Amino acid sequence: MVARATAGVLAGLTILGVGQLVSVLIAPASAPLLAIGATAVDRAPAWARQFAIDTFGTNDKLALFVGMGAATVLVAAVAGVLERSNRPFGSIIFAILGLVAAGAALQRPGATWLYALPTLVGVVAGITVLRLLTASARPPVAEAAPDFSRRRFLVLATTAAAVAAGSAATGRFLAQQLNNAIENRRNFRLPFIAARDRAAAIAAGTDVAVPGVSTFVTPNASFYRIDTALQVPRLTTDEWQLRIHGMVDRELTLSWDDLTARTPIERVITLTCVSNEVGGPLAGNATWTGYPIASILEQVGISPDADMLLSKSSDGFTAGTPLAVLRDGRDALLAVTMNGEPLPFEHGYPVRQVVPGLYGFVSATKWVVDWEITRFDRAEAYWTKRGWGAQAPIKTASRIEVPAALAPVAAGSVLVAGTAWAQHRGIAKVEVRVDNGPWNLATLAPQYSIDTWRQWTWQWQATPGLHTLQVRATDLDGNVQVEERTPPIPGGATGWHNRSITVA
Ligand SMILES: Nc1nc2c(c(=O)[nH]1)N[C@H]1C(S)=C(S)[C@@H](COP(=O)(O)O)O[C@H]1N2
Ligand SMILES: [Mo]
Repeated sequence: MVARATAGVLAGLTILGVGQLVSVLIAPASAPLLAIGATAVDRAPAWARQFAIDTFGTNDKLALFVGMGAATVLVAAVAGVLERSNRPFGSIIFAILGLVAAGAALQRPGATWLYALPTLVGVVAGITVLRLLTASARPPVAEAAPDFSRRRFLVLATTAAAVAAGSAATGRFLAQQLNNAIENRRNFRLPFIAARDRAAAIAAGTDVAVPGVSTFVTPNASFYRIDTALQVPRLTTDEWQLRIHGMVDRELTLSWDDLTARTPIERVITLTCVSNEVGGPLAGNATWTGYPIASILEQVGISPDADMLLSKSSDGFTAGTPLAVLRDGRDALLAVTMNGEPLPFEHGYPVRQVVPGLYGFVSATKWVVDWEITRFDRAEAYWTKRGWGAQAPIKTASRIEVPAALAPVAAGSVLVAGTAWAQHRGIAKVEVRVDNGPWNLATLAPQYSIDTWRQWTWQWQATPGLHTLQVRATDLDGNVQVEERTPPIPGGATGWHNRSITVA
């Protein structure tokens, strides 16, 4: 009886512990006990709330958890006592409670179906523990070997207790880290930018403001996100540091205070992903503030034999950037803000690189914590090891955004519009043609800088029928967007973007 009750309690604790651990991957509010508690609080009738506050005062939450903990232990003990291998009543009780907890998790604000996962994984683990333990708690068939059975039970029970406690503790620890990082970001103080170091104002008309055309500045919430991180790193500014080593005269480790003691600048820079297909969405433009990379390189003293900065993120991603590019006077930054906010966690909080003119995979390391100064013939970065190029300047590109694909269009004057980019070279012209006819010069919005994308518009006198629009850009170095269609790997897609339009 005691053994069975113990088995039940351990199974219950396994559910909570494993659930807590898995919840870290999803959201703190998806942990089973927390979900039941929070949903209970939200649904409690007024009298219950008043009773709790009157009885426990500001300890009402603690009381709730103590109460829920005691109830869990009690129910779990009963489940253990009732469990039999041929009549799994205990397992059924856990399954039902699991459904209740999963249901509660699904009620949390912003919940997706993933919120049910911690409880479900926990219940599977808990029932397994219950079955294993109660099977070995059965009175031995052969009276000759009672010690064996007891030893086996003790070993299993200890293991289950360790798993439950270990996963609960790890889960709590990780949840705490998450909260610390959120708190740290909330208390972030935006760097002060001297007037001469601010980004130039965005002239009227730079954003053509045509509905359907990407805005000139991309809001953080809609900025494309590409990375290998299954779990977004959550570093605080206190934990963050940048270790600089390799082919340098003086190794240096920058703390957050060291970094922010430097002079920040503000710039508008367009980022692009090498994986973007012709006409694709993987580009965005933001106002960044950060610290010039070139001056940090100068401080550590770069060996004349070095040609690569191998930057590494806290989760092990690496990018190899040509030192020559970082030192040619362009605004390569260790960025700390994006569109007037601390970097979103997904975009690299607290520090990421932004390098005008290079694809993200060779330059834009998020959560950057380590710089090795090395050579391209000695080191290989993350994607280069996987078949992508070692060096990758951005290819001259343009896309049609309006009219939308499949949008109904009436004959007559139709506005065609989109975006073109060739970062750090700048866009010189954009041309549009219909059904492989002659090229027409599009009207370009004012150029903000050679490091940003540029919008274009063209008035089309559309006639009824099915037509194909095509666009190509030319950069200020005179390179015409390459016509031949090639896939993104290894150095970025080429080809002219088409759009088929049916005119009524
Ligand atoms: N740590 C880390 N940084 C990274 C990546 C990554 O996988 N891990 N991906 C890079 C790639 S391929 C691109 S295109 C840009 C995208 O930056 P964004 O997600 O802020 O748009 O980040 C770069 N920085
Ligand atoms: Mo990318």
